[in-house]
Amino acid sequence: MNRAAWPTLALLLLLPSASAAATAPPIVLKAEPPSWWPRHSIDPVRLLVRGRNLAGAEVTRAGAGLRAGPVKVNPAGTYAFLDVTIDPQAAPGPRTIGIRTASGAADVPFQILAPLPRRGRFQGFSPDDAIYLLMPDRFANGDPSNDDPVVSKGLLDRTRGRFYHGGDLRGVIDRLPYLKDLGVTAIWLNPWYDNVDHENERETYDGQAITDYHGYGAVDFYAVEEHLGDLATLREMVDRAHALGIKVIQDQVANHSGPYHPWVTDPPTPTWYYGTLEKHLANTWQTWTLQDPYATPEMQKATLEGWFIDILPDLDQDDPEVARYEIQNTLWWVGVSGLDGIRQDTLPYVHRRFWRDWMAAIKKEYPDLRVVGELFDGDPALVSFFQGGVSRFDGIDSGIDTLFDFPLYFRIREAFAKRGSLRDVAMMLARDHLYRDPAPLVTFLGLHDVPRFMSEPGATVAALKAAFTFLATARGTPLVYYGDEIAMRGGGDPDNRRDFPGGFPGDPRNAFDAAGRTAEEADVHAHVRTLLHLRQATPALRRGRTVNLHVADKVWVYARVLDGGAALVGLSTGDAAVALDLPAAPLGLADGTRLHDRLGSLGDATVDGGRLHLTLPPASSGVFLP
Ligand SMILES: [Ca+2]
Ligand SMILES: [Ca+2]
Ligand SMILES: [Ca+2]
Repeated sequence: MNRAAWPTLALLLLLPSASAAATAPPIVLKAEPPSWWPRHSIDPVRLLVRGRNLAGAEVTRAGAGLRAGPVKVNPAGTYAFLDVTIDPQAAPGPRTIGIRTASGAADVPFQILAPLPRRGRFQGFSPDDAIYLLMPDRFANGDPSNDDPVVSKGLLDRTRGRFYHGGDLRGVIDRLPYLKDLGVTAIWLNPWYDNVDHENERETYDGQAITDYHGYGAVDFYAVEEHLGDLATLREMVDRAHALGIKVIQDQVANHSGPYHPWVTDPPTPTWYYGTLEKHLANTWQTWTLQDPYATPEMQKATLEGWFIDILPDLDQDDPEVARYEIQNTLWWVGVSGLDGIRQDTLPYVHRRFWRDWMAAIKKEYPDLRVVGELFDGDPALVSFFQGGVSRFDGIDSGIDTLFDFPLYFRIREAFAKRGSLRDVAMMLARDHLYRDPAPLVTFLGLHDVPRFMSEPGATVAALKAAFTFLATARGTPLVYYGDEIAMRGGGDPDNRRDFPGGFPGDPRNAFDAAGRTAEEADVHAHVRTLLHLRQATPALRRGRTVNLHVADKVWVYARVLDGGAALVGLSTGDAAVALDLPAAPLGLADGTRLHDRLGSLGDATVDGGRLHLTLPPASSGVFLP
């Protein structure tokens, strides 16, 4: 065969398959969302149908109470956008939307859902709550049958930090009574989206591929990861949490998909992502430019549109189809599960105009729902810029309810774990005027992206307990990272995500039970439990005005004052006992008042001659109430 014959032959070989594609019947693989509600604030809902040979598709029927169309198909014929209007009186149940092309017909499955009763659902969260963050794969394994699922075999290995360990939603359900007893009123789970079913070879460490056990690499935004359970188990978890007075916060990721999402090689629109797998910007983390009145869009571009760690495909919310998809996706999870709040990942890397629209859509349907955004930065000027409720120089009110208090977190670590200055913590609170409302900021000693408190050089159990006393009595919405309540150790990611002892079959001991705790674990657990229940029982600790009475390097005394009542807090991180003589007038305390330490270890604080007297032993903390 001579070379000149090749092009002709290639053309001939291509022709039959090309014409076969044109005449092949349409195939429907998936429809998102798979279900929706009558009388919803989003009506019509726009379905994204993934399939093949969809070019020229038209709707032929839509089922009782549904109207569907028009249809818009991408050039590859692999995605169809389809508006679906649900009659307000439509009965719940499955429907079939028929589509037809010149070459055949196919069915799009869809379901009309009855809205969940609102009472006890969609509740939001506030400083009245204590949030517990858990990584579902690492907390408790309640269902060994999903440890090594058929569709994703070989990703389970408890000896490897970046493989699945077997924890799941059933494990969370089983441990809800433990959390209730601890004083937790809300749980935040790292993402439960379906992640890729094989090793992630795009992200490697020391040449080793990882798994996406952490949940941040979604390949299906409408499914629960099979290692964790399924939608029915998720709904059961939310209902059972609610029955115990525990709210549920979902971890959502709007900035990016996982590297293996089908969209990466077959996007529904040409602008589904910023750039392509072959050609895109890398995120340069220049978050400061986002609040810089003098920055050009060019300066901000890589931060907003670059791919996270150059790996995670950055969704283009300027494409109205992407924005609409993400807004519907958020409302779908809330509506199908009845959850109460959302933690939004990587907040600053998405254009603020999207957050404005996203938040407006959430509040329209679920006015009480609350959102906390992640902005991993120590500068309160930057973090506060993203809190909603006020338009900034860019003319945008993000609408975001609250943020994680990373600025305070860094100071807490320095002051308590590394034995730095308590004054630095107080000085960070002095910047609260930067926030539209500092009260609901989510405060924490640690979370899944930073080394554990107890693994900081110099950290002690006494320091951890004092830090918890601060967390549970300061302004904000306190967050406990799973295992910190038993002083778990762990360095950087993934060592900070060790398995909770006793959560997994075969564990030598069970720290969920008092009998299984070491003396140190029992000590810290009892302290945290006392604090969280005390906070629950004492409105001033949740909602009181903060009054600083004495701030020094190693000693800090403040009160939370509400309706004339005061809760007095004393913190000491020094090596010597300190006797304090402070003005009682700011708290309105009368002579003869005697306040008792509700943590149970310190002597009373007393008032006479208009002065407040208390003594703080070395490395101690107390919460004093009448
Ligand atoms: Ca399991
Ligand atoms: Ca999966
Ligand atoms: Ca982005």
